Amino acid sequence: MKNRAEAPVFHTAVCAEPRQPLSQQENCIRSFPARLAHKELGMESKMIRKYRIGTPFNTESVTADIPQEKGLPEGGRDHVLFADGGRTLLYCLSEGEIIYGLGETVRGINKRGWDYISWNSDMPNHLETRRSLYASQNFLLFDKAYGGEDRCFGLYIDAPGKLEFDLGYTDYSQVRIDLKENDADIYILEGETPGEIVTAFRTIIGRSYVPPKWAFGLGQSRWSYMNEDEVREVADQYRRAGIPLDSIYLDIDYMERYKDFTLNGETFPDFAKFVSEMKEKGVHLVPIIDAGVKIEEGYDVYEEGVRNGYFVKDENGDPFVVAVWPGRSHFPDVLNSGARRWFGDKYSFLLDQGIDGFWNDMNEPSIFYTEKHLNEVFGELDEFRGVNIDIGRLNRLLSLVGEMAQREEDYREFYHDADGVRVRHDKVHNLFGYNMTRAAGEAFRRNRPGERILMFSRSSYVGMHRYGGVWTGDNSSRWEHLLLSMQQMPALNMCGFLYSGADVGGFGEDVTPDLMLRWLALAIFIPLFRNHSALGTRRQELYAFGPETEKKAAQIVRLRYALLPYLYSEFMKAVRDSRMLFTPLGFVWRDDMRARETEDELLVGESILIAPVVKPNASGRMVYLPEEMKLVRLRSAEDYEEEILPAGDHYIRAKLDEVVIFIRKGHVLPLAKAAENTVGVDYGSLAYLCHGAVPEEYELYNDDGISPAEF
Ligand code: MIG
Repeated sequence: MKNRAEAPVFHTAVCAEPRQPLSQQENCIRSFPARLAHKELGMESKMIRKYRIGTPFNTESVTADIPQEKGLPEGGRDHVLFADGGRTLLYCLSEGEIIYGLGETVRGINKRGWDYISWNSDMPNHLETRRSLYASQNFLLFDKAYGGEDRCFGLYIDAPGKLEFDLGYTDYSQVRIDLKENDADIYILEGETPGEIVTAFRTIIGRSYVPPKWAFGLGQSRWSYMNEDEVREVADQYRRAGIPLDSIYLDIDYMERYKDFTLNGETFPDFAKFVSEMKEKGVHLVPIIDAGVKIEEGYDVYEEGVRNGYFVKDENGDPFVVAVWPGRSHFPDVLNSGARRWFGDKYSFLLDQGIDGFWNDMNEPSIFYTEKHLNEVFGELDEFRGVNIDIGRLNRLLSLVGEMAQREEDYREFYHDADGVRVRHDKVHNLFGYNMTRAAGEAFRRNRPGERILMFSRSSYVGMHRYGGVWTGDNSSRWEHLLLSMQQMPALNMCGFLYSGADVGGFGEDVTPDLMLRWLALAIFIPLFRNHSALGTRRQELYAFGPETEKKAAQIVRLRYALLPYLYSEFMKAVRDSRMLFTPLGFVWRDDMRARETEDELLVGESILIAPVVKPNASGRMVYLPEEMKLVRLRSAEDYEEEILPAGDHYIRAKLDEVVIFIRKGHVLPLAKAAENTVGVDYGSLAYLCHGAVPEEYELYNDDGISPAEF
């Protein structure tokens, strides 16, 4: 592999005259200061306390070596009361206290008032009453900077089984965290500000995954593009419509009958050639990999897995049979380092054909049914023959057949060999997606050391952020999910998931043109920018809504490419400095009650605030500005209006083809001319939009986008 390493380049922008291109190489720094190296975090011992309950499974989510406290905190120390030997944590909330965090979950930025359960689940209806989605990211941040007392602290519960977080659900002023049967490591993090606590946490869990730069471009996906011609059509239509595009996704039908690491030879007859044909058009193909391996004689992945004992086992030690897409299947035992290495190396089948990105699906792991339970169902069904089926029996009959998927009992039926230690799956359930993705990530480092490979996963746990990003699973084409997709970002960032995003336009159900456009206007700020939709839904490619919408969509997507230098730079700095890319207003304006309660605006990077329109048939929306800001109404890098707005409430108009942003005082926003894809973005002709006093410098990070980022 050719190593295209080039030292990263800093530009220090001096913005004397707004909109004047700056010289590129000014003040070019060639190496990064190792800011916040662990030892420099002498604050660690002061700021972070670790308590151990029982003998927890080592999840390897925390990479720093934090000494363990002797015993549990006494009485009022650490605010949190450790009851029941530490298996129940109690905490009293005060009025106006915010709870941030919990990663990818439903509801708003402030998690207070609901009961959440960490139990990774394949749950396609993301209703606000859901308790679990696909991920477990057990980090909370309490902030009370209100009502006289200023206090914030973080709480991380490192426990890989089921956990319950009652965050003011039973009683609005009480937090009750129930470890269920888990043994756990519990971390309490102190800091002056929420941002400082996040940085401390991120520092102990290790640096976030960095994708190739092309993965910041638009991706087009659908379940499924069935053959080469359908994929070509997508690329050609985007080109025709003048909409930039960097990637097209392949869903499960590219495989031969849903078998991982195979190709359907009829629909993709010469895959390597096709991959390079698309690359010449500037489009990367990104295939899906599922967690389940089909049981089929003669299929090498299956046979090798059985031969080497690499699949999870039932109580008798035989490979455990589950059903997923291909029917009867086995799960690779990704908690076993040998199996992980083996499974990770399998990705080379596609890497060797020119593929440079993947998405890992179904890795909660999702189970359609287990063979064992299916047999029980068949047995019981017999009892319904010839008897009077009253309402009670009818309900039983319906649930027997209708509730075979994702049964909690099934997760107690199989075992991992965690390098010599036999563990029942439910005890470590939330680690599966993490370790499947880790298998791939570790293999990429081994097999493609000079290159970044795109990787993101549906299921996750803290620690996986070092190996890949996440997408937030099967949302729907609904306005409420547009807002949700924004609210999930800060919580994901807190746990190191910086490269992440939701299915743009919504996965399930039918999108409308206005929802699509408004969704784009938010998603151009989100690192993982992928339009994806389900089988059977309305076509969702941006050219599928007629010429008017297509033109508007093109205009918005082109803004993504204009913003790319800023977004990429802010992303990379957030990785390097263990900061958030998306910051809730309450993090910055901590004594401003209105800012603390704002759930539909975010800071993106250091310079801008966004406030997308998230309602139908609206010509604009109310925006709360905690301080004076400069509004910029963008239509293109050359066509925009600016206006200084004082702090307070404003009704801000935004047409369907406009994107409104707000620049913070003393900050700068670099803007490029739009391009056909990420490779074409011209860093030589950046404009710099400023607000007020010109900043002394702005650190614009850039690199070749492919070599592993060396900070
Ligand atoms: O059971 O591969 O979340 O993005 O298109 C559905 C088909 C399986 C779920 C993923 C979705 C993907 C779909 N998969």
